[in-house]
Amino acid sequence: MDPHAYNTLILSDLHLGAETSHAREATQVLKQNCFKRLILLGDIFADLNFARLTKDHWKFLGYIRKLSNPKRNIEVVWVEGNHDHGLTDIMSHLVGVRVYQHYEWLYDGRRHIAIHGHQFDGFQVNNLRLSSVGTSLYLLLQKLDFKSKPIVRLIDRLNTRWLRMSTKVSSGALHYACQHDADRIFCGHTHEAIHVEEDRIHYYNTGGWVDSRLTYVTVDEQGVCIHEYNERTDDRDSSQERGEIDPSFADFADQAGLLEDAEYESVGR
Ligand SMILES: [Mn+2]
Repeated sequence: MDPHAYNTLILSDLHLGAETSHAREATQVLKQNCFKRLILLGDIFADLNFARLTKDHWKFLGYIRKLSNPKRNIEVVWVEGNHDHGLTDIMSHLVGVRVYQHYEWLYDGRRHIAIHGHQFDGFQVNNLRLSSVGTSLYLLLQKLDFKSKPIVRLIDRLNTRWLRMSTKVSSGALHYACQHDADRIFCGHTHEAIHVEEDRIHYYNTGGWVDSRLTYVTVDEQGVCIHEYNERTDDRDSSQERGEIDPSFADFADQAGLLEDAEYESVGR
């Protein structure tokens, strides 16, 4: 166990219930680090269907419950995401954590805000249903065979859209931080871990646990750090092997423009 204790450890977008969720690896991160505060920054669940949770997914929740035991003296907070929406009551009972829409804390003389980030993505707010279809498709494609070229191409195109959304979320979050007189703001939602500084306000995105890049963020007296969890190949569970799909499906989806939408196209970098 690392003797160094972080003030805060933040992770988001685990999407428990999705086949692409790296719950076991996320549990490892919690076990391997010391921290006084843990922020689960939204979209910890893919949806409200608990029947889709695997053993590893339940283990993650079990570990959260363990951490939230008052004897441990760790503040565990859950900031609601668009996929977690409606879980507030269940969560506070199931794993003993408090759920927030917006969480704020003072540390090192600086004001910190943690908010999931969908609030800054106009597309999510205005087209909730359409957008959740998009997210489901994105998650589905991630569990498919990455070696197939049309699928790799399709995922690349989806990623491009996610990155544009990322720009929208970062600028919205920086504006929000400025309005709330905050020095640092943390979001998830986009699945892309980044750091942006503007007018002395720092925006951090904690990334996610469904892509090939598994990331989390820590805050201590040294500052803020984005970490990448490196999966060892011998750690991989054979029961999680990815299935095959006819590559023509990806070509069809791509050509049919299923993934096109005016909103993302209009948001430039
Ligand atoms: Mn989200």
